[in-house]
Amino acid sequence: MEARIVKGMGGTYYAYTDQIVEVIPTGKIRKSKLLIGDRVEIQKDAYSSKYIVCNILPRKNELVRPKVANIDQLMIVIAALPQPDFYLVDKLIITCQISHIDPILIVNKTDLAIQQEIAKVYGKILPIYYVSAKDGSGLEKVKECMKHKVTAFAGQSAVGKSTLISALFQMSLDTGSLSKKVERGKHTTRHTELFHVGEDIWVMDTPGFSLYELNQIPSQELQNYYPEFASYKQSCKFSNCVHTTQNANVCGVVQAVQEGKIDMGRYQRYVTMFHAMQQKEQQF
Ligand SMILES: Nc1nc2c(ncn2[C@@H]2O[C@H](COP(=O)(O)OP(=O)(O)O)[C@@H](O)[C@H]2O)c(=O)[nH]1
Ligand SMILES: [Mg+2]
Ligand SMILES: [Zn+2]
Repeated sequence: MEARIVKGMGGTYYAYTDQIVEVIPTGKIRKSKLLIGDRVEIQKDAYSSKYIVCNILPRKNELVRPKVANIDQLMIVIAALPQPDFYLVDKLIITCQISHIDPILIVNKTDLAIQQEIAKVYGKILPIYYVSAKDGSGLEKVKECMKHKVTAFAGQSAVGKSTLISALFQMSLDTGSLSKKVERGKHTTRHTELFHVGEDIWVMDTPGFSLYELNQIPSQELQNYYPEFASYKQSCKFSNCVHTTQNANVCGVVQAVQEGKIDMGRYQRYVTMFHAMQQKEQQF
């Protein structure tokens, strides 16, 4: 029967079928091969009454940090307070594109303020949902788009991720307080867990998501992750242009930025990210 790996603790793995059961990897399926999020075939062992993993089904994606598989979508949560870190937002969107995860922007705390300008910058790049975890507005639509999917949440601390998950599913995955508890013991990191929170609705609690590093692609390829650059690149004078020049005469992207056709903030963050990646590359 088919099941999902939901957690692994101290070398013991658990899978969800209609309940959570302990599973034992055997033979060709070594323990080290299992990832949280894996879809597996399990069989009840006649002797021990435990479940044996006989097969790992093909993965849609496989992340290195956090070490998980089969994430369908990432909710990138921002809010009026704390002030949004759009560099992190851009980085997470790129991470999603690399790993074939659908990014979704959740603007929380709309009871405090509605930030119109966000739609202007990101509206064409990814879906945006405006919600308030506090008064419940917009939550039904978010829940709707989580059906039949594995969803992870990411974003700065205090944007309301934990409150949001609690409000959506009447449950508490309090990432904040849990990680604080564990931080007290040195060298311990929190484990990743997959929660079945509704009929075929899965929430992946991934503490490390915002720490994701951009070393999986060469800096020259970063530009390919900015869909709004695509139609202006053709006007660049040099085919290997990375659009970091000041000279609009030789770069179609820079020209489009100057003409207000590409958002200035997104472009400037691109340049910052490009230089950061280049610096990293030179270290090796
Ligand atoms: N006004 C308002 N406050 C919120 C909302 N959602 C969360 N908060 C508050 O924001 C703070 C941080 O929330 P928390 O869920 O811990 O953020 P996390 O660090 O992203 O998990 C808490 O004081 C919450 O009560 C909201 O929609 N509106
Ligand atoms: Mg939290
Ligand atoms: Zn260019």
